[in-house]
Amino acid sequence: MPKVLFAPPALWEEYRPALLAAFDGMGVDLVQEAEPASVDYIIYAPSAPLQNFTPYTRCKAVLSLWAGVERIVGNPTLTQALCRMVDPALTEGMVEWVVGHVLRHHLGMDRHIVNPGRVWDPTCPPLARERPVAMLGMGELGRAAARALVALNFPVTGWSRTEKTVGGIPCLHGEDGLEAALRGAEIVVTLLPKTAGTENLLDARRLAMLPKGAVILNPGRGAVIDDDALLAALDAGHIGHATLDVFRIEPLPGDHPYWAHPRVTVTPHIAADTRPRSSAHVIAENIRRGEAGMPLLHLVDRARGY
Ligand code: NDP
Ligand code: OXD
Repeated sequence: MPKVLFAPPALWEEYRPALLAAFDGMGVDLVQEAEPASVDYIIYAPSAPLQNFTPYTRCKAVLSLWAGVERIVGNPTLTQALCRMVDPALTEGMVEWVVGHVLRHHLGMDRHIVNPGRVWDPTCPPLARERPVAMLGMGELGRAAARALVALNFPVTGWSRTEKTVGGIPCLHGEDGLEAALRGAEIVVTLLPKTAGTENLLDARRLAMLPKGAVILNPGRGAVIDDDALLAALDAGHIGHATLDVFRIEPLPGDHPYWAHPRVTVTPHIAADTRPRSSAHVIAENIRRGEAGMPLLHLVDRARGY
């Protein structure tokens, strides 16, 4: 009977029933505490106090409840396989967040929602087909968000580390590809992991490539944006608005200039939550595969960092 250690205590009450339901009939022993050498799998989240994986000598895999793994991937004690969260409900949430915030800016909704002067301004927005979007990161979440925007007629250009084909969506890569994606975009969405290769990717030079008034949405990771450069570009009027869900320090400190900036919207890392019911099935499937000697799903590549 595989022993599964649930490592983040704060999430136990929320996840326990969903995991027990998903493990039904699998003969899994789900525990909150165990002798490390007896544990077969660890369910992990960044809030887990567990930092030293060395004593977990029998553990076949650490199963992350989070999609982003930057807080565990570089842990030198982690020699076990690491799987990240890829879950349809998480993806659905991200698609909704991205589409909602893209439409807010595309339609200029703020002008009508907050209109204390009762200004009758009948200016119509362009059609979505006239509003190019760049999707930086074409992984599980970027691809799904890009497809949803394409379904609304937004011309989306994807950009990622490697060359790829995503039906009907032009996909670029490399530095030239990034420049082309940025130069053509009125709205940029970043769905990139935090790695050495993405840190400060949107710096002053690259922000300057965007057309004046471009909007940035960042539900990926805060470190992808050079905050000082973004604030300067907002102050200069070059960037029209930034809607940010993720930050270098979370919760975003109360005195951070983003809170007070009139053209920044802060959302508190809620773009896409991992939902217990659906994610429990993802975890169960990986344990089932591990026990059957099959390859695990959603393995993290340590060298790439995601
Ligand atoms: P994936 O690993 O599936 O996709 C990552 C994408 O980023 C891939 O397209 C990858 O390129 C690209 N990428 C990585 N490094 C680079 C680089 N140096 N240059 C260009 N492209 C790069 O991740 P997901 O789509 O599942 O998630 C993306 C991120 O979203 C997560 O890492 C996490 O940080 C964040 N997230 C945020 C949430 C929130 O609530 N705000 C919720 C969940 C996730 P390639 O395809 O070539 O490998
Ligand atoms: C994640 C997140 O990575 O919620 O899953 O940010």
